[in-house]
Amino acid sequence: MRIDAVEVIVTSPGRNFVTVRIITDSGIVGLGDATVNGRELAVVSYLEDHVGPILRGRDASRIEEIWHYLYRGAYWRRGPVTMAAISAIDMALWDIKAKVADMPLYQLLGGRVREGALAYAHAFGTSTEELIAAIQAKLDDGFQAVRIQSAVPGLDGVYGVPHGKSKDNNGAVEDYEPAHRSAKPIEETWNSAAYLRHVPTVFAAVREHFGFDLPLLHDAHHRLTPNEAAILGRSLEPYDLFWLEDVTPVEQQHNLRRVRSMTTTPLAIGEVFNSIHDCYHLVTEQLIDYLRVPPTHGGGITGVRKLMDFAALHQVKSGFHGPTDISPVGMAASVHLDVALHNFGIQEYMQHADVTFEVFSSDVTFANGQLNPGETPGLGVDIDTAAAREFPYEPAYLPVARLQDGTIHDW
Ligand code: CS2
Ligand code: MG
Repeated sequence: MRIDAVEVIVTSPGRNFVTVRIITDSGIVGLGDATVNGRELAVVSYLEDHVGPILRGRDASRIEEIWHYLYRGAYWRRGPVTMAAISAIDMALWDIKAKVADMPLYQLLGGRVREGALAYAHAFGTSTEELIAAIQAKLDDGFQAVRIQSAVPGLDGVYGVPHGKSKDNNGAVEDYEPAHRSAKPIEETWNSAAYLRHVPTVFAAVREHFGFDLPLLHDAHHRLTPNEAAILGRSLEPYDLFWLEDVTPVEQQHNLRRVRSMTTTPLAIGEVFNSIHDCYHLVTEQLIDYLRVPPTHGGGITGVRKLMDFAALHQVKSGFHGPTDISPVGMAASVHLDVALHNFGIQEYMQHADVTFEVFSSDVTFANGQLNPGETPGLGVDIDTAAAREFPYEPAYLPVARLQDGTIHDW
């Protein structure tokens, strides 16, 4: 079976997505997610100008070889753009192979090891009362684990909470999409000290209201120094978090040694990683409990399966990134891995806007707090290419954060 064409579809039903369609000479088509939030067009060019032309005519069944052909053959290795392109090609080739085998993809990964993948929702509020209502709304929707993010007194915009309002015009809780459609990034002001003072009071109020059986997660979003991260982790220990995410940027992986030595709060990191080399020491030294690298960024099914099998040696579990900038195609790839990996931890499930499913279809299901892949051969997803053309790309950028004195800070 030969690769006849590699199509790259950019569409924006609710937010920008980049999707790869590999068309084989047998007519079987595979899909892959290549979305990098805020840098989508860089991946489009990498795929259209440097990947598609060298894949045409190659044997679509040779997934492992093509992975190395694109990784080692590029000479310039790793990075979010390169690896998103490789991830999408890999995902599409696995989609094709499972269609040829007439099986849902998870069967080719060794079959189920669980009946469903525990999912966590996003809940946010500009006040603790609003946050508590938002958590209850997610529990009413069937979720059994919730990530909570709160506004911080004195700051007008904080990661995880929509600017200025958290309800849409119909009073429904607005989905938080951090990438704002604008020609330039919006800017937010940050103050770590105010944040460190406020977050423990939020968890105290939420635990007071919901008790301790509800798994609660929180995302610090790369903003703290290692010492501040240790302070936060320690201050949250009384509230028994499922995990505290991205406590500090980890270009220097050994920075986590200090955090790990000072707090027992479980740590999750990795949504911005794309290679084992981003987290080798985090895993081998057990500096984290959950690894977040999803198939969309970590080299597809091939890359993430290897990564998670390596992580299993060190008792590190998965917690794949699952915001709306992971497309329904990428989410399906994650969920097939979720049910087949022994060292699964939890799956982020932010839920795409309804309009997204005017373009994409997926047989992934959510029930009783768990996600499941369908039984359709392949990934169980499709894209309506005609509908995709109705939603043209619009520039959208993640915010830039500044400290109150104007210094650029990690967003
Ligand atoms: C966040 C993301 O879901 C998360 O854990 O870190 O919302 C992240 O901000 C976006 O995916 C960035 O594109
Ligand atoms: Mg995150």
